[in-house]
Amino acid sequence: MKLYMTTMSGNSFKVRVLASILGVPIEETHIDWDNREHKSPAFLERNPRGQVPVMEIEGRTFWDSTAHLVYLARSHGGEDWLPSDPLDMAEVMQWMSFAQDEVQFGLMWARGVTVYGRRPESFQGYLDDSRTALELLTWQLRKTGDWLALGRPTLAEIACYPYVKRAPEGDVSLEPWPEVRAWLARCEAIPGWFPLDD
Ligand SMILES: N[C@@H](CCC(=O)N[C@@H](CS)C(=O)NCC(=O)O)C(=O)O
Repeated sequence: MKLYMTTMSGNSFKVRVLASILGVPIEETHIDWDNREHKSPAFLERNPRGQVPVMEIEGRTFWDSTAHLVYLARSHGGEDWLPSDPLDMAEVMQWMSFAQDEVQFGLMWARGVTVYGRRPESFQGYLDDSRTALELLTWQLRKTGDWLALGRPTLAEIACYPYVKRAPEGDVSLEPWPEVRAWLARCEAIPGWFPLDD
């Protein structure tokens, strides 16, 4: 299993940390981000979006971290991280969608402005969506306690963690969000977890 990635990429981190938790060996291929390898014709053949992460599995190529997480969880995680029961699966998938909606369009893109200088004119909108993401997480954790779905760690945690953790890099303070900070610490205590910037 080969993963095209960068260490700066929170979406790549999701895949790497789940592989670490599950003890699945993956071949990490660091792309040359500074020289825009992800926009090269060879890379666009793998992923027409020109983004990492990309995974090659048994001769097939998949892009988008959600697809990678689903594959790893179902192939190596038994019923733990993405159960096959339809209602339980729906509960986890709801939070994976949230990771690709409010978390990405708010927290990830706010960091896109501050770290990469992308679309500064949209910064206020990203900050508004970031607030919505943190409100929603807080609302859920107040209801459910330690974890987002099913009362235990699932793909919901893996998918939401990186850009919540990196919120301060996008000028979004986590100080006003104690439930969210406690949840981040619980994620970091999951056996096999490693620091986001490793
Ligand atoms: N929804 C995608 C998002 C992937 C993504 O945004 N990747 C970033 C790095 S974390 C990237 O490669 N950005 C380059 C670009 O969009 O041009 C996923 O979850 O994999």
